[in-house]
This record gives sequence, structure tokens and C-alpha cells, in this order.
Amino acid sequence: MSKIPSLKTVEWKDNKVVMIDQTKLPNELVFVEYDDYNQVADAIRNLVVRGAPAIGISGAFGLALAALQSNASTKENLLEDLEKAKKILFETRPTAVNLAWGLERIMKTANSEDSVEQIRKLVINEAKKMADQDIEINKTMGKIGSELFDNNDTIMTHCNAGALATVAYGTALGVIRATKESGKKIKVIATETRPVQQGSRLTAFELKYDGIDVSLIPDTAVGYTMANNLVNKVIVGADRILRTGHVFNKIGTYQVATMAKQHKIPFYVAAPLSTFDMKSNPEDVIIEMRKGSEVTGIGDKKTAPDGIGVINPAFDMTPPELITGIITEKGVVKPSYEESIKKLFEAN
Ligand code: RUB
Repeated sequence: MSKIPSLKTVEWKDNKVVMIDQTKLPNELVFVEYDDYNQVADAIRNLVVRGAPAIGISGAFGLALAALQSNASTKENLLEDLEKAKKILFETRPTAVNLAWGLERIMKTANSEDSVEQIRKLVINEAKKMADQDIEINKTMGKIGSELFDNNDTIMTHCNAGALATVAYGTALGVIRATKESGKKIKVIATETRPVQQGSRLTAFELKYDGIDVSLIPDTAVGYTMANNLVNKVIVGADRILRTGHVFNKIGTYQVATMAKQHKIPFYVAAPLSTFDMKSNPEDVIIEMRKGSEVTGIGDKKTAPDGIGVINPAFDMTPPELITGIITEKGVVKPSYEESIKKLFEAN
């Protein structure tokens, strides 16, 4: 694996969106380039880019492309074109709230100006600013979170909440990176995260790339490793956090959190404020159901017979009583979450 400095998951370059094609990892490091927002929508839908913050920024860049693609000569027509693109981008993935956040922020920017040319310039600049801020936010969150981890900790993580789930650095893996950068020795246990293996393909890839000690386990070994004292702490990312502290994250997170509680292992979530949804209740959140072929095979290889039923939810909900703390760029919130999250938002 040859090292390329400052690997960015998603970037704006010469009026195009450039992304790492995450479906090709870890076997090939391929960059794809898009100049049409419909291609960005396909990329989000097909997991070329994935992870809550990364799809939020990709949605924003998608709208910036839509502004360039539009032939509109009036503000009204340009906003109509942007609304159409926003709908297509929004419908790609329903659970991570960052996508709606990224799209809304760009629409607000577009609405704030009158000249069509100015709007085009402004939305591009705003999307680029959001991408830069994502890196800064992750670094701040990493520093804050690193205080919770000790020398010689072995930290379990699920799915990929790393550089590849963000623009760079990562949320949960950003905390792990910052802990290592602070001089503490740590090891990481990454769950494979079936069905599409973001843990083995992406987390193991990026931690190895950065020289962090990582061991891979099948998802079924979470209980074994915890029961045998091989894990000191757990950290995961989030796709949506409610004001009550309910955390929606990659399928299997709930099982890991339950096991952690059983074994009295601290369970942390790291996520930026853009991952919080202060309006919805648990029953309002749409859990994305993905196609059965992700479960009946691994990559291109079939591992199950034809003609069977499949249940393939992409996310689950971890209730607040299983969570030790939620790390954000503005500090760590602890139970009772309803109160501490309210305070966090009032202060920011
Ligand atoms: C990604 C997933 C990740 C969170 C992490 O799912 O569940 O754990 O997005 O996000 P998918 P964050 O691969 O299906 O998009 O970086 O905010 O912690």
C-alpha cells in the first residue's frame, strides 16, 4: 500500500467533485470524478461515498454542481433547479441526518443572494467551506475525545467512522487518531461489519494506512472478546442522534452496545453537531432497508441459495441507557441526555 499524503474522501477540484470509490477498497485506491449532480446521487446510493458526514458534504457538492449545470438566468429559475436536485440527492439515503443538513445549508446560502452568478459562486464556496470545517470539527472532536482514553487501551469500533466516513480524519477514528497522537499506546479491534464490510474493507484499511495497530474480528466475536477482557472501551460514530440520546448507527451497533453494558465496558459515540436531529422521535426515523443481495453474497460471490427471504436493515437504534458518553466538537455529553443535549444546543 503506497502512502499518499492527505487522502481526501471527497473534494471539489476544477468545478468537479472528486471522490475515493469506497466500493473498490481495499483492493484498489480509485478516484472518481463527477460533473453532474445525478452522478453524485448515484454515488451516494451505491456507497461509492458513505458515512454520515461524507454524504452531507457530498450532497452539498452535488447541489454546487447543480448550480453550475443550471441554465437559469433568474434567481427564481435557479432555485427551482436547485430544489429539483435537492430532492434527488435527498432521496438517496434516508437515515443519516447530515445529508439533509448539508442540502439545507446550501439552499439557505442560495436564497441569501439575488444575482444568479453570485449564487453560483456562493454555493460553491459554501460547500468548500463545509468540507474544510468538517476536517477542523473532526480534529477538535478527536482532541476532546482522546481525554477519555488511556494508555494501553484496546478500543473496539464498529463499521467505519473514520477518514472515509468524513472528508478526512474521522469521528470515532478521529478520536482514536488523536489518542495515538497524544502519545498513548492503543490497539484497535475492528468488527467486520457485515453485510458490506465497512469494518474490514475500510476501517482496517485506513488504520493500517496510518500505522495504527488493528485486529479484525467477525461480528460474531464481539461477545467473546469482551468476555475475555480483550476490550477496554468501545467507540462508534452515528448517523443520527435524537434529543433524547437515541443513537442511530450502522446495523449491529445496538448489539455491540448491549454486550458492552453486560461486560461493564464504557461505550462512547463520537459525532458532530450536524448529526443531531433535535426534532424527530425514535419512531419517525426511517431505517434504510437495502437490497437482499448484500446479504446473500459477499462481493460477487453467492453464499446463500436463491429464492429465500432476506431482512437487511442498514441501521439500528441504540437507546441512551447503553451509552456512556457522546463526544462532539463542543464537548462530551453524558446522561441524562435529554438535559445535557438541550444544554449543548442552547450554548451553541
Ligand atoms: C455508516 C455508518 C457509520 C456512520 C459514522 O453507514 O453507520 O458508522 O456513518 O458516521 P454507511 P460518523 O456505510 O451505510 O453509510 O462519521 O458521523 O461517525
